[in-house]
Amino acid sequence: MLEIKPSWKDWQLLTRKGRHIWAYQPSSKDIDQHLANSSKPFQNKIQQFSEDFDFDSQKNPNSADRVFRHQWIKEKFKPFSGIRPNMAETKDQRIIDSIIDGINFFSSLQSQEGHWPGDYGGPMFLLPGLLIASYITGVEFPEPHQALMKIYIQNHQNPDGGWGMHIEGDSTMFGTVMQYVSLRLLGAKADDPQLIKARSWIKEHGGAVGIPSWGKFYLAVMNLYDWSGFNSLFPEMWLFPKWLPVHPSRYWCHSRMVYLPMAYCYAQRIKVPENELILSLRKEIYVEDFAGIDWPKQRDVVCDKDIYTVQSPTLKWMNFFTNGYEKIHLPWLRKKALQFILNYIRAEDLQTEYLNIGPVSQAINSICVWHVYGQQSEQFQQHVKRWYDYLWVAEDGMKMTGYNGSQFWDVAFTTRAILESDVGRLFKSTIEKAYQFIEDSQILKEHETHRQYFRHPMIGSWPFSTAEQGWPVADCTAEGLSATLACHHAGLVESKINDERIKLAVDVILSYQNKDGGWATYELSRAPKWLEKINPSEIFADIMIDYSWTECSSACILSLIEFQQDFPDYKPRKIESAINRGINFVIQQQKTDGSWYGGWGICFTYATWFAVEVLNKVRSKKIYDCELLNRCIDKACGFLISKQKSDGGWGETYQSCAKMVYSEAEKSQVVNTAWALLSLMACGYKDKTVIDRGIQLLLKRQAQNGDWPQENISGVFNYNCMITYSAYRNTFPIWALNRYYKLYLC
Ligand code: LAN
Repeated sequence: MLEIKPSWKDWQLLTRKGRHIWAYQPSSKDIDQHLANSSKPFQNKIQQFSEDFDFDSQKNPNSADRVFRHQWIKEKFKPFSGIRPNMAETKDQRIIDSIIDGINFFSSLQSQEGHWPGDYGGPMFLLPGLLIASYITGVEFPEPHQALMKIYIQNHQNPDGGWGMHIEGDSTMFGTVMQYVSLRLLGAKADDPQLIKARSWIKEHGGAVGIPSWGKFYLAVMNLYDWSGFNSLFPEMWLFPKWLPVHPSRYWCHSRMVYLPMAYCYAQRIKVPENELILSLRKEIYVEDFAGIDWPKQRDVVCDKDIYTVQSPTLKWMNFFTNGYEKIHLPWLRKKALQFILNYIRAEDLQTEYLNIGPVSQAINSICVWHVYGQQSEQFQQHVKRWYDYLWVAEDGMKMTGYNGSQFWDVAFTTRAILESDVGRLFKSTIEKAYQFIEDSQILKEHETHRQYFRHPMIGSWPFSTAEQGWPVADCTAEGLSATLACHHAGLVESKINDERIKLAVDVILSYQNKDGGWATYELSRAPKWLEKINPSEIFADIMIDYSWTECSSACILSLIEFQQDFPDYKPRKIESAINRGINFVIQQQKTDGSWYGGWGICFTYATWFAVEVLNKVRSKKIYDCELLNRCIDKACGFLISKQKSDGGWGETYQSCAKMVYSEAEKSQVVNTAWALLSLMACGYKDKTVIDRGIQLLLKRQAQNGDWPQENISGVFNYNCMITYSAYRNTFPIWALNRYYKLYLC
């Protein structure tokens, strides 16, 4: 067992209703009180943090969430004391013990309010955005936070001196320049050996002029790049008629909510005043003399290590016009557009209690709010408090997370995993708490301004993280519904989520179905696919509209089928038609090799699991062309079998997502193995030895306390950026083993 070093003990996770705040030597366990005190200077100076952390990104760049886990285990872990079912055969006993130990261990990481706190890091470009917001607004992070942030960035430098887009990625200009600037903001000196190495990487690859547009934005705010080298964000676009496909209200909500404050900063040409650090940085990150750079010529320059989406001719034309308009723009129209943007940001702040939809929006909105209302304003101070919701401490340091957490998502999956078989009934209090969290998280009210600011109706839905963040997600609603029904079936809880609330969830799910039969993420697809041609991001694909996905669709259909079993009289025809159209969509997405591409998990094993699960469910209901379903399922099994590794497991790398072809990991991964096993078992794959070999791998990898190791990263967004799901290493092996028990042992 790893020793907990003293300084780790100084950090404590405070939680309330799923909210996470890492506090350094907190004087109070109450989040509000702690945040109110945290602006006061710290008495305790930080000493030699780096020596206290045991992390080597060369061995594994994924932290295993040891700080959090060690503290909670130490406090809460108790060996299982209930009565274990006794199996006749010893090898079966091993399985049941593994499930019990797995759930028992994970239960000790559950919060009082019912969720599983965890690390949701991975992307490397988030913390720099927040540090830039903190620098320009003059609100510094406390010293202990800064020390840990520095350690985090230092820990993730690649051997070639650069940093990637995410913790597993190869070095890119975006990753490297952003970390470089961040380290300097955190006090690192230019002659620091790590920075010298980073500088060589930057200069060898053409210097910071080649940073992609999101990086150009952040550098421009830092006064390290000239705004004239940035393609216009054309704020007046917000005043276009709403029926136009290019109206931003039709974009995917994340793009919409990032380009919104970016457009304000661009229009105001917000920048940090020049100072010694800025002047020095200008020399450090460019090959050429800063003053001599022809900025407009750099607008489309992007380092070849970064490019994922090549600029289309349509985008080039659009930039030509919008850059031209920028020179002659009408001041009164600009004013009107900016007022609209500010009203929108204000509405988003109120709708999300200042959390905002995600980490990028949080940082850039903070800059806008500071610019408009000032540093001392209530509005800005509320933002600052929410910065801490996005920070997480693990053994690799302090990072900014990809969301304010994955709270609800993990609760829904874990609840279903535990309740997969009767073994789960041994964990009544875990389920009770999880159910409470599910109940507390359902969204039952609409915002007053929801229509005005293009929000999809959300009464009855569930979010991905917490109720206060409150952005509804289609498949989170589906997972919430499935988990609720599972709890009700198990009869372990008093059903507080009544029939009416269940039906509200169903209505939301129905309202989310796209014309193509599939389901997208937060909203309907609101514009045609050609809009992708004006994706200006270079580093992400498919970000312009909300597309239908295999995973989201499968989860929604599955929950509708489960609902129908209990409520056959509620909108039967509507639901049946939704299921049919949905299944058509899922079938169309199948690749010729039998797999499905995963947009939100890594990767083919992830989406194949979702698809097989639902196809099999429809097959058993006999409500769809059975022949066709058999063929699809057989092909999917064929695909999975062909990818089983010699040790019985499965393993994919993130390259599957970026390259869109199956990329086999050197080592089997417990998470991929569990997904493959869940799929094969869902459709009752006939050769049980295949399944047994996978199960053996899960048993072998399990630690004595019931945990599984943190292996490769498991999540992804927009094809090219990876994200950590720290609960998956527990949830999915538990689920697979539990299904094995249900099918073969009881
Ligand atoms: C998420 C996390 C959850 C995820 C699922 C529910 C798993 C998925 O099935 C639907 C899409 C969704 C909701 C999703 C969308 C993109 C998010 C919000 C993220 C991957 C978490 C972080 C990411 C967000 C875009 C990161 C911020 C970066 C930008 C490029 C704006």
